[in-house]
Amino acid sequence: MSGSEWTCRLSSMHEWESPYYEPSLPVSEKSNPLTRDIDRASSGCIVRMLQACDSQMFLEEAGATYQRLMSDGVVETLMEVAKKVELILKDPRDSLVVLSGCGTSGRLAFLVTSAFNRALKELNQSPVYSYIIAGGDKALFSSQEAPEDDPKLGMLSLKEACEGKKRVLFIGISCGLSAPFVAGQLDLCLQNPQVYTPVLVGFNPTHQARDEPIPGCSFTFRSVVQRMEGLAKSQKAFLINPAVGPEAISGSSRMKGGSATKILLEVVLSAAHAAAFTHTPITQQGILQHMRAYEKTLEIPCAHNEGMSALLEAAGKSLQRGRRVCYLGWGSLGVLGLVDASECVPTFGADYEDVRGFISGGYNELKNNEGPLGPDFRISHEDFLHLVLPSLDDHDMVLLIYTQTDDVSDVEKLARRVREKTSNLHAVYHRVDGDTAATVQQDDINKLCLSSLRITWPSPASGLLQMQWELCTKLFLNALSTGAHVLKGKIYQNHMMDLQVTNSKLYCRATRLLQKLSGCPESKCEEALLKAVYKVDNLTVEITSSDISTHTHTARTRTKVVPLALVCLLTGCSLAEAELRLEQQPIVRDAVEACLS
Ligand code: F1P
Repeated sequence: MSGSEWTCRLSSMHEWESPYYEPSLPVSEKSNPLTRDIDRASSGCIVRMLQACDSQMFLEEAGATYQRLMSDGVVETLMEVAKKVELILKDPRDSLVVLSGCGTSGRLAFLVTSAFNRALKELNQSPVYSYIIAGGDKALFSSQEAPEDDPKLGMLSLKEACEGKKRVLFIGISCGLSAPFVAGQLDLCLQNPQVYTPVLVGFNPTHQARDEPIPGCSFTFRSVVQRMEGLAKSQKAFLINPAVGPEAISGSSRMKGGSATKILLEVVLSAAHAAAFTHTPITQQGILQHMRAYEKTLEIPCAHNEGMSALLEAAGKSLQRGRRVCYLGWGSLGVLGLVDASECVPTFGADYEDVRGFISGGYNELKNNEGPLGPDFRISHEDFLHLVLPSLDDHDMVLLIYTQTDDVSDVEKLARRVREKTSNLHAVYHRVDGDTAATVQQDDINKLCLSSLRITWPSPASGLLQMQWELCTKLFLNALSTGAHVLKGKIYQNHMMDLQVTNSKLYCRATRLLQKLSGCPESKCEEALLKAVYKVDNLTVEITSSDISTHTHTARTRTKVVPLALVCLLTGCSLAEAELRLEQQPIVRDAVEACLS
Protein backbone atom coordinates (compact mmCIF):
# COMPACT_ATOMS: atom_id res chain seq x y z
CA MET A 1 0.00 0.00 0.00
CA SER A 2 1.37 3.42 -0.94
CA GLY A 3 1.85 6.26 1.54
CA SER A 4 -1.09 8.24 0.18
CA GLU A 5 -3.38 5.22 0.26
CA TRP A 6 -2.37 4.67 3.86
CA THR A 7 -3.08 8.31 4.76
CA CYS A 8 -6.44 7.91 3.10
CA ARG A 9 -7.12 4.84 5.23
CA LEU A 10 -6.21 6.71 8.37
CA SER A 11 -8.61 9.50 7.51
CA SER A 12 -11.37 6.90 7.33
CA MET A 13 -10.59 6.01 10.94
CA HIS A 14 -14.08 6.93 12.11
CA GLU A 15 -15.99 5.39 9.20
CA TRP A 16 -17.18 2.56 11.46
CA GLU A 17 -19.02 5.06 13.66
CA SER A 18 -21.41 6.06 10.92
CA PRO A 19 -24.93 4.72 11.56
CA TYR A 20 -24.87 3.41 7.98
CA TYR A 21 -21.73 1.32 8.42
CA GLU A 22 -22.70 -2.35 8.86
CA PRO A 23 -25.77 -1.17 10.80
CA SER A 24 -26.97 -4.60 11.87
CA LEU A 25 -23.73 -5.39 13.70
CA PRO A 26 -22.53 -4.29 17.13
CA VAL A 27 -19.17 -2.47 17.18
CA SER A 28 -17.37 -5.56 18.46
CA GLU A 29 -18.46 -7.57 15.38
CA LYS A 30 -18.08 -4.91 12.67
CA SER A 31 -15.18 -5.18 10.23
CA ASN A 32 -12.54 -2.51 10.58
CA PRO A 33 -12.13 -0.30 7.49
CA LEU A 34 -8.44 0.11 8.36
CA THR A 35 -7.66 -3.56 7.77
CA ARG A 36 -9.94 -4.28 4.83
CA ASP A 37 -7.06 -5.69 2.81
CA ILE A 38 -4.73 -6.87 5.54
CA ASP A 39 -4.68 -10.25 3.79
CA ARG A 40 -2.67 -8.75 0.93
CA ALA A 41 -0.39 -6.55 3.02
CA SER A 42 3.37 -6.87 3.62
CA SER A 43 4.60 -7.63 7.12
CA GLY A 44 5.54 -3.98 7.68
CA CYS A 45 2.13 -2.84 6.60
CA ILE A 46 0.39 -5.45 8.78
CA VAL A 47 2.28 -4.12 11.79
CA ARG A 48 1.19 -0.55 11.01
CA MET A 49 -2.42 -1.54 10.41
CA LEU A 50 -2.60 -3.38 13.73
CA GLN A 51 -1.09 -0.40 15.53
CA ALA A 52 -3.58 1.97 13.92
CA CYS A 53 -6.40 -0.30 15.10
CA ASP A 54 -4.99 -0.41 18.62
CA SER A 55 -4.71 3.38 18.72
CA GLN A 56 -8.48 3.60 18.15
CA MET A 57 -8.81 2.52 21.79
CA PHE A 58 -7.80 6.03 22.83
CA LEU A 59 -9.71 8.10 20.27
CA GLU A 60 -11.18 11.28 21.73
CA GLU A 61 -14.95 11.36 22.19
CA ALA A 62 -15.39 14.75 20.42
CA GLY A 63 -19.11 14.47 19.72
CA ALA A 64 -18.68 10.91 18.51
CA THR A 65 -21.46 8.36 18.39
CA TYR A 66 -20.00 6.25 21.16
CA GLN A 67 -18.42 6.91 24.54
CA ARG A 68 -14.69 6.20 24.83
CA LEU A 69 -12.22 4.87 27.37
CA MET A 70 -11.58 8.38 28.68
CA SER A 71 -15.08 9.86 28.34
CA ASP A 72 -16.35 11.63 31.45
CA GLY A 73 -19.12 9.11 32.03
CA VAL A 74 -16.75 6.16 31.82
CA VAL A 75 -14.17 7.76 34.12
CA GLU A 76 -16.88 8.59 36.65
CA THR A 77 -18.07 5.00 36.72
CA LEU A 78 -14.50 3.79 37.10
CA MET A 79 -14.16 6.05 40.14
CA GLU A 80 -17.40 4.76 41.66
CA VAL A 81 -16.36 1.13 41.18
CA ALA A 82 -12.89 1.87 42.58
CA LYS A 83 -14.57 3.28 45.70
CA LYS A 84 -16.55 0.06 46.12
CA VAL A 85 -13.33 -1.94 45.87
CA GLU A 86 -11.66 0.42 48.35
CA LEU A 87 -14.40 -0.30 50.91
CA ILE A 88 -13.77 -4.02 50.56
CA LEU A 89 -10.01 -3.59 50.83
CA LYS A 90 -10.45 -1.61 54.06
CA ASP A 91 -12.80 -4.14 55.58
CA PRO A 92 -12.34 -7.44 53.75
CA ARG A 93 -14.26 -9.61 56.24
CA ASP A 94 -16.75 -11.90 54.49
CA SER A 95 -16.19 -9.94 51.27
CA LEU A 96 -14.91 -10.75 47.81
CA VAL A 97 -14.25 -9.07 44.47
CA VAL A 98 -14.96 -11.58 41.69
CA LEU A 99 -13.79 -11.09 38.10
CA SER A 100 -15.38 -13.40 35.59
CA GLY A 101 -15.52 -13.95 31.85
CA CYS A 102 -15.29 -16.40 28.96
CA GLY A 103 -12.28 -17.04 26.74
CA THR A 104 -9.91 -14.08 26.65
CA SER A 105 -12.08 -12.17 29.13
CA GLY A 106 -11.68 -14.96 31.69
CA ARG A 107 -7.95 -15.18 30.99
CA LEU A 108 -7.56 -11.48 31.74
CA ALA A 109 -9.68 -11.91 34.87
CA PHE A 110 -7.09 -14.49 35.95
CA LEU A 111 -4.10 -12.30 35.07
CA VAL A 112 -5.47 -9.25 36.86
CA THR A 113 -6.65 -11.06 40.01
CA SER A 114 -3.25 -12.78 40.27
CA ALA A 115 -1.40 -9.45 40.05
CA PHE A 116 -3.57 -7.68 42.62
CA ASN A 117 -3.66 -10.58 45.08
CA ARG A 118 0.14 -10.61 44.81
CA ALA A 119 0.16 -6.88 45.60
CA LEU A 120 -2.00 -7.56 48.67
CA LYS A 121 0.32 -10.32 49.80
CA GLU A 122 3.28 -7.96 49.59
CA LEU A 123 1.36 -5.67 51.97
CA ASN A 124 0.64 -8.60 54.30
CA GLN A 125 -3.04 -8.41 53.47
CA SER A 126 -5.18 -11.41 52.71
CA PRO A 127 -6.39 -11.90 49.12
CA VAL A 128 -9.80 -10.44 48.23
CA TYR A 129 -9.84 -11.16 44.48
CA SER A 130 -11.09 -14.27 42.84
CA TYR A 131 -11.47 -15.18 39.15
CA ILE A 132 -13.93 -17.36 37.26
CA ILE A 133 -13.39 -18.55 33.71
CA ALA A 134 -16.12 -20.41 31.81
CA GLY A 135 -15.00 -24.02 31.42
CA GLY A 136 -12.63 -23.92 34.43
CA ASP A 137 -8.86 -23.56 34.45
CA LYS A 138 -8.27 -25.59 31.31
CA ALA A 139 -9.97 -22.68 29.50
CA LEU A 140 -6.99 -20.54 30.52
CA PHE A 141 -4.95 -22.34 27.88
CA SER A 142 -7.46 -23.90 25.54
CA SER A 143 -10.66 -23.04 23.81
CA GLN A 144 -13.70 -24.15 25.85
CA GLU A 145 -16.36 -22.25 23.97
CA ALA A 146 -19.43 -24.35 24.87
CA PRO A 147 -19.64 -23.36 28.58
CA GLU A 148 -19.95 -19.76 27.40
CA ASP A 149 -23.48 -20.53 26.30
CA ASP A 150 -24.50 -21.86 29.71
CA PRO A 151 -26.00 -19.20 32.02
CA LYS A 152 -26.78 -21.77 34.75
CA LEU A 153 -23.16 -22.85 34.87
CA GLY A 154 -22.23 -19.18 35.24
CA MET A 155 -24.59 -18.77 38.19
CA LEU A 156 -23.44 -21.97 39.87
CA SER A 157 -19.77 -21.13 39.56
CA LEU A 158 -20.40 -17.68 41.01
CA LYS A 159 -22.40 -19.10 43.93
CA GLU A 160 -19.66 -21.60 44.60
CA ALA A 161 -16.91 -18.95 44.51
CA CYS A 162 -18.87 -16.76 46.93
CA GLU A 163 -20.05 -19.34 49.43
CA GLY A 164 -20.34 -17.81 52.89
CA LYS A 165 -19.61 -14.28 51.67
CA LYS A 166 -21.85 -11.43 52.77
CA ARG A 167 -20.63 -8.78 50.33
CA VAL A 168 -19.50 -9.42 46.76
CA LEU A 169 -18.49 -6.97 44.07
CA PHE A 170 -18.98 -8.96 40.88
CA ILE A 171 -17.22 -7.76 37.72
CA GLY A 172 -18.55 -9.62 34.68
CA ILE A 173 -16.59 -9.18 31.46
CA SER A 174 -18.06 -9.80 28.02
CA CYS A 175 -16.44 -7.72 25.28
CA GLY A 176 -19.44 -8.15 22.99
CA LEU A 177 -22.02 -7.86 25.82
CA SER A 178 -23.02 -11.27 24.66
CA ALA A 179 -21.91 -14.29 26.72
CA PRO A 180 -24.87 -16.12 28.33
CA PHE A 181 -22.47 -17.45 31.03
CA VAL A 182 -21.89 -13.86 32.20
CA ALA A 183 -25.56 -12.89 31.70
CA GLY A 184 -26.51 -15.70 34.11
CA GLN A 185 -24.07 -14.41 36.71
CA LEU A 186 -25.33 -10.83 36.38
CA ASP A 187 -28.90 -12.07 36.75
CA LEU A 188 -27.95 -13.89 39.95
CA CYS A 189 -26.47 -10.63 41.27
CA LEU A 190 -29.60 -8.69 40.38
CA GLN A 191 -31.73 -11.23 42.20
CA ASN A 192 -29.60 -11.06 45.35
CA PRO A 193 -28.76 -7.37 45.79
CA GLN A 194 -28.21 -7.79 49.52
CA VAL A 195 -24.98 -9.68 48.73
CA TYR A 196 -23.97 -8.86 45.17
CA THR A 197 -23.20 -5.58 43.41
CA PRO A 198 -22.82 -6.22 39.67
CA VAL A 199 -20.40 -4.44 37.35
CA LEU A 200 -20.37 -5.15 33.63
CA VAL A 201 -17.33 -4.51 31.43
CA GLY A 202 -17.74 -4.67 27.64
CA PHE A 203 -17.21 -2.67 24.47
CA ASN A 204 -20.57 -2.10 22.83
CA PRO A 205 -23.22 0.49 23.62
CA THR A 206 -25.99 -1.05 25.70
CA HIS A 207 -28.55 -1.03 22.88
CA GLN A 208 -26.22 -3.32 20.93
CA ALA A 209 -26.08 -5.94 23.71
CA ARG A 210 -27.08 -9.35 22.38
CA ASP A 211 -30.83 -9.89 22.41
CA GLU A 212 -31.13 -13.48 21.23
CA PRO A 213 -33.19 -15.70 23.51
CA ILE A 214 -31.09 -17.88 25.80
CA PRO A 215 -32.56 -21.41 25.93
CA GLY A 216 -34.13 -22.15 29.31
CA CYS A 217 -33.96 -18.52 30.47
CA SER A 218 -36.45 -15.70 30.65
CA PHE A 219 -33.73 -13.08 30.11
CA THR A 220 -31.40 -12.08 27.29
CA PHE A 221 -28.08 -10.33 27.69
CA ARG A 222 -29.78 -7.11 26.65
CA SER A 223 -32.61 -7.40 29.14
CA VAL A 224 -30.08 -7.95 31.93
CA VAL A 225 -28.19 -4.86 30.77
CA GLN A 226 -31.41 -2.85 30.75
CA ARG A 227 -32.16 -3.87 34.34
CA MET A 228 -28.63 -2.83 35.27
CA GLU A 229 -29.09 0.53 33.55
CA GLY A 230 -32.10 1.17 35.77
CA LEU A 231 -30.06 0.41 38.91
CA ALA A 232 -26.98 2.32 37.74
CA LYS A 233 -28.67 5.61 38.60
CA SER A 234 -28.62 4.68 42.28
CA GLN A 235 -25.15 3.05 42.05
CA LYS A 236 -26.55 -0.42 42.71
CA ALA A 237 -25.09 -1.64 39.42
CA PHE A 238 -22.35 -0.32 37.15
CA LEU A 239 -21.83 -0.40 33.41
CA ILE A 240 -18.40 0.23 31.93
CA ASN A 241 -18.85 0.01 28.18
CA PRO A 242 -16.81 2.40 26.06
CA ALA A 243 -16.36 1.65 22.37
CA VAL A 244 -12.83 0.86 21.22
CA GLY A 245 -13.63 0.35 17.54
CA PRO A 246 -13.93 -2.84 15.51
CA GLU A 247 -11.21 -5.46 15.86
CA ALA A 248 -8.46 -5.74 13.23
CA ILE A 249 -9.67 -9.25 12.44
CA SER A 250 -13.46 -9.02 12.65
CA GLY A 251 -14.81 -10.18 16.00
CA SER A 252 -11.37 -11.13 17.38
CA SER A 253 -12.05 -9.63 20.79
CA ARG A 254 -8.87 -11.15 22.20
CA MET A 255 -7.11 -8.14 20.66
CA LYS A 256 -8.50 -4.69 21.52
CA GLY A 257 -11.28 -6.09 23.67
CA GLY A 258 -8.72 -7.93 25.81
CA SER A 259 -6.32 -4.99 25.96
CA ALA A 260 -9.04 -2.53 26.95
CA THR A 261 -10.33 -4.98 29.58
CA LYS A 262 -6.86 -5.16 31.10
CA ILE A 263 -6.55 -1.36 31.08
CA LEU A 264 -9.94 -0.72 32.70
CA LEU A 265 -9.59 -3.35 35.41
CA GLU A 266 -6.08 -2.28 36.32
CA VAL A 267 -7.04 1.39 36.45
CA VAL A 268 -9.91 0.61 38.85
CA LEU A 269 -8.00 -1.75 41.11
CA SER A 270 -4.85 0.41 41.21
CA ALA A 271 -6.91 3.44 42.22
CA ALA A 272 -8.62 1.39 44.94
CA HIS A 273 -5.29 0.08 46.28
CA ALA A 274 -3.77 3.56 46.33
CA ALA A 275 -6.81 4.86 48.21
CA ALA A 276 -6.87 2.02 50.73
CA PHE A 277 -3.16 1.70 51.42
CA THR A 278 -1.48 5.04 50.65
CA HIS A 279 -4.35 7.44 51.38
CA THR A 280 -4.37 8.66 47.78
CA PRO A 281 -7.91 9.83 47.05
CA ILE A 282 -9.68 8.43 44.00
CA THR A 283 -9.88 11.33 41.56
CA GLN A 284 -10.76 11.87 37.94
CA GLN A 285 -7.28 13.22 37.38
CA GLY A 286 -5.64 10.14 38.89
CA ILE A 287 -7.71 7.83 36.70
CA LEU A 288 -6.92 9.85 33.57
CA GLN A 289 -3.24 9.93 34.42
CA HIS A 290 -3.14 6.14 34.62
CA MET A 291 -5.03 5.87 31.32
CA ARG A 292 -2.55 8.23 29.64
CA ALA A 293 0.32 6.04 30.82
CA TYR A 294 -1.31 3.19 28.87
CA GLU A 295 -1.89 5.46 25.90
CA LYS A 296 1.85 6.15 25.92
CA THR A 297 2.50 2.41 26.08
CA LEU A 298 0.83 2.10 22.70
CA GLU A 299 3.53 4.30 21.21
CA ILE A 300 6.27 1.86 22.21
CA PRO A 301 5.50 -0.80 19.60
CA CYS A 302 5.49 1.95 16.93
CA ALA A 303 9.10 2.76 17.78
CA HIS A 304 10.04 -0.85 17.03
CA ASN A 305 8.26 -1.32 13.73
CA GLU A 306 11.23 -2.66 11.85
CA GLY A 307 12.15 -5.24 14.47
CA MET A 308 8.52 -6.15 14.84
CA SER A 309 7.96 -6.79 11.14
CA ALA A 310 11.13 -8.92 11.03
CA LEU A 311 9.74 -11.03 13.88
CA LEU A 312 6.39 -11.30 12.15
CA GLU A 313 8.08 -12.36 8.94
CA ALA A 314 10.08 -15.05 10.75
CA ALA A 315 6.97 -16.39 12.52
CA GLY A 316 5.00 -16.31 9.26
CA LYS A 317 7.74 -18.31 7.52
CA SER A 318 7.76 -20.97 10.21
CA LEU A 319 3.98 -21.35 10.05
CA GLN A 320 3.95 -21.39 6.23
CA ARG A 321 6.38 -24.31 6.34
CA GLY A 322 4.16 -26.12 8.80
CA ARG A 323 6.73 -25.60 11.55
CA ARG A 324 6.44 -24.21 15.05
CA VAL A 325 6.59 -20.92 16.88
CA CYS A 326 7.46 -21.24 20.59
CA TYR A 327 7.24 -18.53 23.21
CA LEU A 328 9.48 -18.99 26.26
CA GLY A 329 8.41 -16.49 28.88
CA TRP A 330 9.16 -15.47 32.44
CA GLY A 331 6.70 -14.17 35.08
CA SER A 332 3.46 -12.53 33.97
CA LEU A 333 4.86 -12.02 30.47
CA GLY A 334 5.11 -15.79 30.31
CA VAL A 335 1.39 -16.00 31.13
CA LEU A 336 0.68 -13.64 28.25
CA GLY A 337 2.72 -15.91 25.98
CA LEU A 338 0.73 -18.96 27.08
CA VAL A 339 -2.52 -17.11 26.50
CA ASP A 340 -1.62 -15.69 23.10
CA ALA A 341 -0.40 -19.07 21.87
CA SER A 342 -3.47 -20.97 23.05
CA GLU A 343 -5.80 -18.46 21.38
CA CYS A 344 -4.39 -19.29 17.95
CA VAL A 345 -6.29 -22.58 17.97
CA PRO A 346 -9.84 -21.16 18.04
CA THR A 347 -8.96 -17.87 16.34
CA PHE A 348 -7.10 -19.20 13.30
CA GLY A 349 -8.03 -22.87 13.29
CA ALA A 350 -4.36 -23.49 14.13
CA ASP A 351 -3.00 -26.78 15.37
CA TYR A 352 -2.18 -26.95 19.09
CA GLU A 353 1.49 -27.45 18.21
CA ASP A 354 1.73 -24.50 15.75
CA VAL A 355 2.19 -21.82 18.38
CA ARG A 356 2.92 -22.87 21.95
CA GLY A 357 3.81 -20.97 25.07
CA PHE A 358 5.90 -22.07 28.04
CA ILE A 359 6.51 -20.33 31.33
CA SER A 360 9.41 -20.48 33.74
CA GLY A 361 8.30 -22.30 36.90
CA GLY A 362 5.19 -23.79 35.24
CA TYR A 363 2.19 -24.13 37.53
CA ASN A 364 4.20 -23.01 40.57
CA GLU A 365 4.48 -19.60 38.96
CA LEU A 366 0.86 -19.60 37.82
CA LYS A 367 -0.88 -20.40 41.12
CA ASN A 368 -4.18 -21.02 39.33
CA ASN A 369 -7.28 -22.26 41.20
CA GLU A 370 -7.01 -25.88 40.05
CA GLY A 371 -3.21 -26.29 40.11
CA PRO A 372 -1.46 -28.49 37.50
CA LEU A 373 -3.86 -29.40 34.70
CA GLY A 374 -2.37 -32.70 33.61
CA PRO A 375 -0.48 -34.08 30.62
CA ASP A 376 -2.52 -32.23 27.97
CA PHE A 377 -1.46 -28.90 29.41
CA ARG A 378 2.30 -28.94 29.79
CA ILE A 379 3.53 -25.41 30.23
CA SER A 380 6.92 -25.28 31.96
CA HIS A 381 10.33 -24.67 30.38
CA GLU A 382 11.29 -28.19 31.47
CA ASP A 383 8.35 -29.50 29.44
CA PHE A 384 9.63 -27.49 26.49
CA LEU A 385 13.13 -28.95 26.90
CA HIS A 386 11.85 -32.54 27.05
CA LEU A 387 8.92 -32.51 24.65
CA VAL A 388 9.59 -29.85 22.05
CA LEU A 389 13.25 -28.85 21.82
CA PRO A 390 14.53 -32.23 20.53
CA SER A 391 12.44 -31.90 17.36
CA LEU A 392 13.31 -28.26 16.57
CA ASP A 393 15.55 -27.02 13.77
CA ASP A 394 16.25 -23.71 12.00
CA HIS A 395 12.76 -23.62 10.51
CA ASP A 396 11.17 -23.37 13.95
CA MET A 397 11.09 -20.01 15.62
CA VAL A 398 11.68 -19.51 19.33
CA LEU A 399 10.98 -16.23 21.10
CA LEU A 400 12.30 -15.35 24.57
CA ILE A 401 10.01 -12.95 26.46
CA TYR A 402 11.34 -11.41 29.66
CA THR A 403 12.23 -8.29 31.60
CA GLN A 404 15.39 -7.24 33.38
CA THR A 405 13.72 -8.05 36.71
CA ASP A 406 13.53 -11.74 35.74
CA ASP A 407 16.33 -14.24 36.29
CA VAL A 408 18.48 -13.19 33.33
CA SER A 409 21.05 -15.94 33.94
CA ASP A 410 18.24 -18.46 33.55
CA VAL A 411 17.25 -16.77 30.28
CA GLU A 412 20.84 -17.09 29.08
CA LYS A 413 21.03 -20.76 30.06
CA LEU A 414 17.86 -21.56 28.18
CA ALA A 415 18.95 -19.49 25.17
CA ARG A 416 22.12 -21.60 24.94
CA ARG A 417 20.13 -24.83 25.02
CA VAL A 418 17.79 -23.58 22.28
CA ARG A 419 20.68 -22.32 20.17
CA GLU A 420 22.08 -25.87 19.98
CA LYS A 421 18.99 -26.85 17.97
CA THR A 422 17.94 -23.73 16.10
CA SER A 423 19.52 -20.43 15.12
CA ASN A 424 16.01 -19.03 14.65
CA LEU A 425 16.05 -17.61 18.18
CA HIS A 426 14.71 -14.14 18.98
CA ALA A 427 14.06 -12.06 22.07
CA VAL A 428 11.73 -9.33 23.27
CA TYR A 429 12.77 -7.82 26.57
CA HIS A 430 12.03 -4.80 28.69
CA ARG A 431 14.54 -2.80 30.66
CA VAL A 432 14.66 0.52 32.49
CA ASP A 433 16.88 3.24 31.12
CA GLY A 434 20.21 3.43 32.95
CA ASP A 435 19.90 0.06 34.66
CA THR A 436 23.15 -1.75 34.08
CA ALA A 437 22.38 -4.92 36.05
CA ALA A 438 23.11 -8.12 34.14
CA THR A 439 24.44 -6.19 31.13
CA VAL A 440 27.07 -8.82 30.36
CA GLN A 441 24.54 -11.66 30.35
CA GLN A 442 22.22 -9.49 28.36
CA ASP A 443 24.88 -8.97 25.70
CA ASP A 444 25.51 -12.71 25.62
CA ILE A 445 21.83 -13.40 25.06
CA ASN A 446 21.72 -10.84 22.25
CA LYS A 447 24.65 -12.59 20.57
CA LEU A 448 22.78 -15.88 20.70
CA CYS A 449 19.68 -14.35 19.10
CA LEU A 450 19.03 -13.64 15.46
CA SER A 451 17.10 -10.54 16.51
CA SER A 452 16.41 -8.82 19.82
CA LEU A 453 13.77 -6.20 20.50
CA ARG A 454 15.12 -4.26 23.44
CA ILE A 455 12.48 -1.97 24.86
CA THR A 456 13.86 0.70 27.13
CA TRP A 457 11.51 2.44 29.55
CA PRO A 458 12.24 5.78 31.18
CA SER A 459 10.78 5.35 34.69
CA PRO A 460 12.08 3.16 37.53
CA ALA A 461 10.52 -0.28 37.84
CA SER A 462 7.18 -0.12 39.70
CA GLY A 463 3.79 -1.80 39.80
CA LEU A 464 2.58 0.48 37.01
CA LEU A 465 5.60 -0.27 34.88
CA GLN A 466 5.01 -4.02 35.19
CA MET A 467 1.44 -3.48 33.91
CA GLN A 468 2.77 -1.40 31.01
CA TRP A 469 5.29 -4.12 30.17
CA GLU A 470 2.43 -6.58 30.13
CA LEU A 471 0.22 -4.45 27.89
CA CYS A 472 3.09 -3.79 25.51
CA THR A 473 3.91 -7.53 25.41
CA LYS A 474 0.26 -8.39 24.79
CA LEU A 475 0.17 -5.99 21.84
CA PHE A 476 3.42 -7.45 20.47
CA LEU A 477 2.31 -11.05 20.79
CA ASN A 478 -1.19 -10.42 19.41
CA ALA A 479 0.39 -8.66 16.43
CA LEU A 480 2.94 -11.43 15.96
CA SER A 481 0.50 -14.32 16.02
CA THR A 482 -2.16 -12.48 14.04
CA GLY A 483 0.35 -11.25 11.44
CA ALA A 484 1.96 -14.67 11.08
CA HIS A 485 -1.43 -16.27 10.41
CA VAL A 486 -2.31 -13.51 7.93
CA LEU A 487 0.95 -14.28 6.10
CA LYS A 488 0.02 -17.96 6.19
CA GLY A 489 -3.14 -17.07 4.25
CA LYS A 490 -5.63 -17.80 7.03
CA ILE A 491 -7.48 -14.50 6.69
CA TYR A 492 -9.78 -13.43 3.87
CA GLN A 493 -9.94 -9.60 3.65
CA ASN A 494 -10.14 -9.01 7.40
CA HIS A 495 -12.24 -12.02 8.28
CA MET A 496 -11.12 -15.22 9.85
CA MET A 497 -12.57 -17.78 7.47
CA ASP A 498 -11.69 -20.97 9.25
CA LEU A 499 -13.33 -20.15 12.56
CA GLN A 500 -14.52 -22.87 14.89
CA VAL A 501 -18.29 -22.88 15.16
CA THR A 502 -18.35 -24.02 18.76
CA ASN A 503 -20.80 -21.66 20.43
CA SER A 504 -23.87 -19.67 19.48
CA LYS A 505 -21.98 -16.39 18.98
CA LEU A 506 -19.55 -18.08 16.60
CA TYR A 507 -22.40 -19.93 14.85
CA CYS A 508 -24.15 -16.62 14.11
CA ARG A 509 -20.85 -15.03 13.06
CA ALA A 510 -20.18 -17.91 10.64
CA THR A 511 -23.64 -17.60 9.06
CA ARG A 512 -23.18 -13.84 8.68
CA LEU A 513 -19.78 -14.29 7.08
CA LEU A 514 -21.21 -16.76 4.57
CA GLN A 515 -23.93 -14.25 3.71
CA LYS A 516 -21.43 -11.46 3.21
CA LEU A 517 -19.06 -13.48 1.03
CA SER A 518 -21.58 -15.47 -1.00
CA GLY A 519 -24.37 -12.90 -1.28
CA CYS A 520 -26.85 -15.75 -0.62
CA PRO A 521 -29.81 -15.33 1.75
CA GLU A 522 -29.39 -16.22 5.44
CA SER A 523 -31.46 -19.40 5.25
CA LYS A 524 -29.35 -20.77 2.41
CA CYS A 525 -26.14 -19.93 4.26
CA GLU A 526 -27.30 -21.63 7.45
CA GLU A 527 -28.25 -24.69 5.41
CA ALA A 528 -24.79 -24.81 3.83
CA LEU A 529 -23.18 -24.39 7.24
CA LEU A 530 -25.20 -27.25 8.71
CA LYS A 531 -24.35 -29.51 5.77
CA ALA A 532 -20.66 -28.87 6.43
CA VAL A 533 -21.08 -29.39 10.17
CA TYR A 534 -22.95 -32.71 9.76
CA LYS A 535 -20.99 -33.76 6.65
CA VAL A 536 -24.13 -34.39 4.58
CA ASP A 537 -25.31 -33.13 1.20
CA ASN A 538 -28.96 -33.31 2.26
CA LEU A 539 -30.22 -32.12 5.62
CA THR A 540 -32.50 -34.47 7.56
CA VAL A 541 -35.46 -33.31 9.67
CA GLU A 542 -33.54 -34.50 12.71
CA ILE A 543 -30.77 -32.02 11.91
CA THR A 544 -32.99 -29.06 11.03
CA SER A 545 -35.12 -29.53 14.14
CA SER A 546 -32.13 -29.64 16.50
CA ASP A 547 -31.13 -26.53 18.42
CA ILE A 548 -27.96 -24.49 18.00
CA SER A 549 -26.27 -26.16 20.98
CA THR A 550 -26.53 -29.54 19.19
CA HIS A 551 -25.00 -28.01 16.07
CA THR A 552 -22.16 -26.34 17.95
CA HIS A 553 -21.52 -29.54 19.92
CA THR A 554 -21.23 -31.51 16.67
CA ALA A 555 -18.98 -28.82 15.17
CA ARG A 556 -16.39 -29.35 17.91
CA THR A 557 -14.80 -32.22 16.02
CA ARG A 558 -15.10 -30.71 12.52
CA THR A 559 -12.55 -28.67 10.65
CA LYS A 560 -12.88 -26.12 7.86
CA VAL A 561 -16.68 -25.99 8.10
CA VAL A 562 -17.00 -22.36 7.00
CA PRO A 563 -14.63 -22.66 4.01
CA LEU A 564 -16.42 -25.86 2.95
CA ALA A 565 -19.83 -24.23 3.20
CA LEU A 566 -18.61 -21.20 1.26
CA VAL A 567 -17.15 -23.26 -1.58
CA CYS A 568 -20.46 -25.18 -1.82
CA LEU A 569 -22.44 -21.94 -1.86
CA LEU A 570 -20.23 -20.30 -4.47
CA THR A 571 -19.94 -23.24 -6.84
CA GLY A 572 -23.02 -25.34 -6.10
CA CYS A 573 -20.72 -28.38 -5.76
CA SER A 574 -21.10 -31.29 -3.35
CA LEU A 575 -19.29 -31.42 -0.01
CA ALA A 576 -16.92 -34.07 -1.32
CA GLU A 577 -15.94 -31.82 -4.24
CA ALA A 578 -15.52 -28.85 -1.92
CA GLU A 579 -13.26 -30.94 0.28
CA LEU A 580 -11.16 -31.86 -2.74
CA ARG A 581 -10.85 -28.23 -3.80
CA LEU A 582 -9.70 -27.22 -0.33
CA GLU A 583 -7.23 -30.10 -0.22
CA GLN A 584 -5.75 -28.92 -3.51
CA GLN A 585 -5.63 -25.35 -2.31
CA PRO A 586 -4.96 -25.44 1.44
CA ILE A 587 -4.58 -21.66 1.66
CA VAL A 588 -8.20 -20.84 2.43
CA ARG A 589 -7.95 -17.31 1.06
CA ASP A 590 -6.69 -18.56 -2.31
CA ALA A 591 -9.31 -21.31 -2.49
CA VAL A 592 -12.07 -18.78 -1.87
CA GLU A 593 -10.66 -16.36 -4.41
CA ALA A 594 -10.41 -19.12 -7.00
CA CYS A 595 -14.13 -19.80 -6.52
CA LEU A 596 -15.01 -16.12 -6.66
CA SER A 597 -13.13 -15.42 -9.88
C1 F1P B 1 -15.67 -14.31 24.85
C2 F1P B 1 -14.96 -15.21 23.83
C3 F1P B 1 -13.76 -14.54 23.23
C4 F1P B 1 -13.14 -15.45 22.18
C5 F1P B 1 -14.19 -15.89 21.14
C6 F1P B 1 -15.38 -16.48 21.81
O1 F1P B 1 -16.17 -13.17 24.24
O2 F1P B 1 -14.52 -16.38 24.48
O3 F1P B 1 -12.81 -14.26 24.21
O4 F1P B 1 -12.08 -14.79 21.53
O5 F1P B 1 -14.58 -14.77 20.36
O6 F1P B 1 -15.88 -15.58 22.82
P1 F1P B 1 -16.83 -12.01 25.09
O7 F1P B 1 -17.88 -12.62 25.98
O8 F1P B 1 -15.73 -11.36 25.89
O9 F1P B 1 -17.42 -11.08 24.08
